[in-house]
Amino acid sequence: MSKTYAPPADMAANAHVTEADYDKMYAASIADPTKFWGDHGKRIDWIKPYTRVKDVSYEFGNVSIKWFDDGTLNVAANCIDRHLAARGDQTAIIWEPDSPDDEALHISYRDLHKATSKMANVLKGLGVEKGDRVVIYMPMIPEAAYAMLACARIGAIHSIVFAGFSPDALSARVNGCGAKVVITADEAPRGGRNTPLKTNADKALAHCDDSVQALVVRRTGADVPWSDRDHDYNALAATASDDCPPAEVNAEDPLFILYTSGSTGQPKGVVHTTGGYLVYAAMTHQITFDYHDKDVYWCTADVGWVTGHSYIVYGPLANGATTLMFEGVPTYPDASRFWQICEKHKVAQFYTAPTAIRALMGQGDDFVKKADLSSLKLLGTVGEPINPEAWNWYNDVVGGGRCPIVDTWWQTETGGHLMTPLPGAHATKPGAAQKPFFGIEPVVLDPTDGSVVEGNGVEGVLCIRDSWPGQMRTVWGDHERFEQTYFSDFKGYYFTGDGCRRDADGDYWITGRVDDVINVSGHRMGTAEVESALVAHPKVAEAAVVGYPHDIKGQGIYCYVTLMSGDEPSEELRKELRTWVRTEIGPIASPDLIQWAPGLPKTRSGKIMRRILRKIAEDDYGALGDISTLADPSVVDDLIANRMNKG
Ligand code: 6R9
Repeated sequence: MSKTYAPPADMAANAHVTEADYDKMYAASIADPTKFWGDHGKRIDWIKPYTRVKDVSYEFGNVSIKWFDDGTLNVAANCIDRHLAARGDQTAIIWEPDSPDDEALHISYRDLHKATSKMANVLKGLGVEKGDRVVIYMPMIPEAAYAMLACARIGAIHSIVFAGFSPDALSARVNGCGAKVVITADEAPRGGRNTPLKTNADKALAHCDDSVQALVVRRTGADVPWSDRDHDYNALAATASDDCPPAEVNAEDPLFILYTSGSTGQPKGVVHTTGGYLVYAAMTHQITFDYHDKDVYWCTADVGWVTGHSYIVYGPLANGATTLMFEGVPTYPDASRFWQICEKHKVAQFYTAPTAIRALMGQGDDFVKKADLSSLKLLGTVGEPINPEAWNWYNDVVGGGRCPIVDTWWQTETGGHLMTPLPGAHATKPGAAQKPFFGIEPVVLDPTDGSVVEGNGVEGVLCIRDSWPGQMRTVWGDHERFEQTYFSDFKGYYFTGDGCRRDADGDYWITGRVDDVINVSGHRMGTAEVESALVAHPKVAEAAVVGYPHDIKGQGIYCYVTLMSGDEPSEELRKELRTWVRTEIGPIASPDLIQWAPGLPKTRSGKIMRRILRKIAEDDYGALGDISTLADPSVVDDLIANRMNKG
């Protein structure tokens, strides 16, 4: 039995969802989803109320997911306008800049309304219409949130590309979704250094149609190259009207596309629609974090990831919350920055990733202890499994043993939390995502035959039995890929790609990906993407990439590289390949270890046996299993002898 931590008494008594509520609400949500979501859909404002709630088929070949599909609404009106009467002067967004010496901004709901309307009018002026795509490639500045909400206001579809991605990754996404406009900034300050965002965007746009326009926000005021396709946001905003009526949008019209990695091929454009997504983001934000009026809530993610979409912008603002947006990094100017910000803005709910917790834990307790963290009520984690040591440090040192930890398991595809303990309802267990959210029915399947594994104390692959409003609807431009990826392996279920264990109490523990996706510092990476970047180098004949355990990042990127005959391994080439991958994808894909592999273990049909490569990278080659089906078993000995992470 693992140790559990009961909810604090005041939270157990006053939470939006108490222990008794949870059981009742959960049972109701599963018994009659149409009734349950029909009621909860009303937590947002509709222009034309829905009469239909759920229309879903998980049948392979015929997958179709619709929620509230005869209703109309506007997301920006829900996140801004409807709060103006009661909380126009309340801070909607606290913006904390990269440098603590610069001033933080407090943007009220009224300010947000003006700024978003202006940006919406500027976009209209560039010819952006309902249904058009707009790529956002921005630092963590308020204009990034304005841009998202401005698109939503006019019914355009945004696709945010993380500012750490390379020009190549950016152009692939701009072309992939056929964007009309790319919104970017001159530079992105982070950790005291300025990334030349505009220059990167220029490089990307060189590979896009001439008709694609760039809208450039001035962040640092640096001199940047300028061309015919560029528009100066600040100049246009100065004269744009701050009145822009919100467009009437159907519940099933796309709100955004977000590219994410899968086990095969290039990243796919996950499509989220308007009504169901907003209902789900708002409800999970309120209940998982037990958000109450006047709380200052902070999610440290970047808006380039789904966590930033649902839990910096859409969920909190739909709830009329005060949400904090931080431009910088946890270790600048030093490792106390997060905690200084919590103290400065009296943060009540703090939501971050295990990789950040591990990195800060490594810097020692003093950085935490010198801040007054008495405003904190709740802590959250997301992105990867959290190891008990990091959980305990977070709980004891950061939370002072007073703050429940919600370990939220979910995915870009799911729009919002699918499993998490609820802070006023459940005694938490370090490392467990624990309980399904309302409407979510987890199913554990046997990976070998797809049969349902019943009972407790079991393990298998994790599927979800039915739909929920926040679920992705399709892959942009490729519905077949959507069905193949999520509905073909285990018919009739949504396949998550994760493994899980259901313990003796019926609580869930996520054990990690069961496919060729690795999780580096909470960022999803398809091994196939890194491989294709490597083999694009003229000296690389073949490459295989796997994850291996990494103290800070959770998983590191381990590359086995076979060179073209005639090319010799060298330290220089190693460096060159690292830079190469960073340029092709971005710094987050930078290989940690590169092993020269004269040969890769392949079956006689030429399939690379990744299981073996994974074991070698994990330093677990006692457990290689059956290698008799290899075309040339001797390559394995060579790989073991030359393993990179000995120790
Ligand atoms: C929100 C987000 C999704 C993958 C997911 C899983 C891993 C996320 C987790 C977790 C264990 C948690 N993951 N949260 N694993 N415990 N609390 O991270 O989306 O970037 O799409 O990644 O991340 O493997 O399948 P995304």
